Amino acid sequence: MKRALITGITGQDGPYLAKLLLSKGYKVFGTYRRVSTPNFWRLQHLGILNKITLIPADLSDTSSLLEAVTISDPHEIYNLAAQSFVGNSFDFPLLTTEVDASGTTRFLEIIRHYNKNIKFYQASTSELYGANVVSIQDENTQMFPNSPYAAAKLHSYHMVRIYRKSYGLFACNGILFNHESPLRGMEFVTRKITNSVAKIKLGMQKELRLGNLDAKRDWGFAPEYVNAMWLMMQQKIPDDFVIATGETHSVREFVEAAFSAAGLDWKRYVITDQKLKRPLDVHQLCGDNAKAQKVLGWKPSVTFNELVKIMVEEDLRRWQMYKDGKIVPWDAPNYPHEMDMISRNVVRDAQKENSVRKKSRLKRLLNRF
Ligand code: NAP
Ligand code: F7E
Repeated sequence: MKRALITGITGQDGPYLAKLLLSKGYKVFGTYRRVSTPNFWRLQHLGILNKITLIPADLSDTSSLLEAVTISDPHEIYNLAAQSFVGNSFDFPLLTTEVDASGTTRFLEIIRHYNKNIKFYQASTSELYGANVVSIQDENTQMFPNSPYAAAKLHSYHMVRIYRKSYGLFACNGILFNHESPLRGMEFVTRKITNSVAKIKLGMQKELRLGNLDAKRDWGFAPEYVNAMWLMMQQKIPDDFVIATGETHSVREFVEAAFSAAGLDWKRYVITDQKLKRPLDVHQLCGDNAKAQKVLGWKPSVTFNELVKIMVEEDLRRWQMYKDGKIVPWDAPNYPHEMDMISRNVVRDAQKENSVRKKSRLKRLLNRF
């Protein structure tokens, strides 16, 4: 029986991948972090929580990773764990580097010393292209990261390539473009939108505040993308692949489609808020999946409008159940309203005010002498 170790089993992709591997007869191990409030709702939602062996591990702690590898003794490792929120990486650049860059090297080193036959999948990302303004990106497009997250992931991308070439490891980068689902984290724009649309439709929320509506992304459906991860690991030769739909849409278009899926006019509810804009953003992403189609035989089938509809309908269903007093494994009811959370933008504003205060105090002091 094949054994797989998935890091980041509590995130969006981990449970979809685990479900796929279980259906293929794998024994699945997943790493989780001890948190004060358990967050296994996604595994519960897919009905697989009890089918996985959970191992506590943190990507910043080498000994825990070594233990996870020795306990699971895997044929395949899927490294999905990451500080994955780009906006947050501006607030926590060092933590992001520790986890998203050094965490990968820790695994590569463990494989090199422990068992060179273990195959390694690295969750690389379209964010690597960053500031590159070409209209469509493929495996040969130059990478210009535009965030601490992307810079850390670029480090990992290269380490995978370097360990593959230097030590002959089976290590591959899946350069996945944005992929979404009803299991998407609440901080990401798609889920934030569909969750708000559902609440607005049911009379539980009045408005939706967003940042950059002009940003364009290539959005696909997460369950289809985990299949591409598995296919990469079944090849004879390890390689890097772009996984994308080949279509790009703006955040504004996503908003419009989501409100329209619930029979609402977005213009009545959406407010642009400067505080939600990033210090630096990625303007446009659109992936060329030709290599994945040719070599892996992979191609997406869920369209943009279908994806939006799937997410809106699921959030509507959940909030309706909540209103009816039914309890389901789910994140939204415990999620604080974004405006109540101090972000670094607010801290930056406070610092500016402080420096104005400091200057006027200095002026007063100078005037006294
Ligand atoms: P996600 O929902 O944010 O899940 C991230 C997972 O990583 C969670 O299980 C999280 O655990 C875990 N994690 C965070 N910090 C950790 C640490 N220090 N040690 C161990 N585990 C840690 O991300 P996702 O959407 O599933 O994405 C999976 C991977 O693909 C990530 O590496 C992401 O950067 C990358 N990626 C995602 C996309 C996308 O569109 N979804 C596209 C390209 C690449 P907790 O639950 O405890 O927080
Ligand atoms: O932002 C804009 C925001 O946070 C998309 C991660 O999975 O995909 C994801 O990264 C766009 C950006 O995802 C809000 O400025 C506007 O331009 O949903 P997002 P992301 O940054 O593309 C890549 C491929 C990954 O690898 C990452 O791990 O939407 N935007 N208003 C907003 N974004 C958020 N979050 N919230 C807003 O209110």
